[in-house]
Amino acid sequence: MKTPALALALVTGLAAALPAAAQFQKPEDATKYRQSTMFVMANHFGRIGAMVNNRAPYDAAAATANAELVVTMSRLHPTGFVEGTAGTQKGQANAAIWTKRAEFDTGMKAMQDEVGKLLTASRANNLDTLKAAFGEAAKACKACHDKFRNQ
Ligand code: ASC
Repeated sequence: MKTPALALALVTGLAAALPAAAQFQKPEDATKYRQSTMFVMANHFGRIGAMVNNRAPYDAAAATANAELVVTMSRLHPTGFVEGTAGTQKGQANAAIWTKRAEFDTGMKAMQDEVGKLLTASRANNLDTLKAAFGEAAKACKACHDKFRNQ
């Protein structure tokens, strides 16, 4: 623990209220963080995708377990988008995120809502219900990727 103030902030849960930049030791860590949360999310979203696309057997309990992780990752995504960390390569976050931050935040929230619905749908024990919710969640992912990720 570096300072008593930081220790106090952590103990009282105030760390979450610090500016995002202050939570990373260096800008590259914010990039790594968001790439990590995206990677884990895509992996678990993809496992549900395999079920709805008949590439894996439908397993309702596994769908829910994966959807829970997708929801958890979706909550972490916003944290990694620290100003000044736009990328230049294909697939990286582009500068529009910070010039159109309100639009980005709205898209992020829409995705979080859709993956929340995916989790609810996963509990219905019905592959068609899961399939429909998966499609809507995928659309929400794609909407931001089309606008805010280097093509
Ligand atoms: C995925 C994944 C995404 C989204 C997107 C939806 O499985 O990794 O980024 O779905 O492709 O169109």
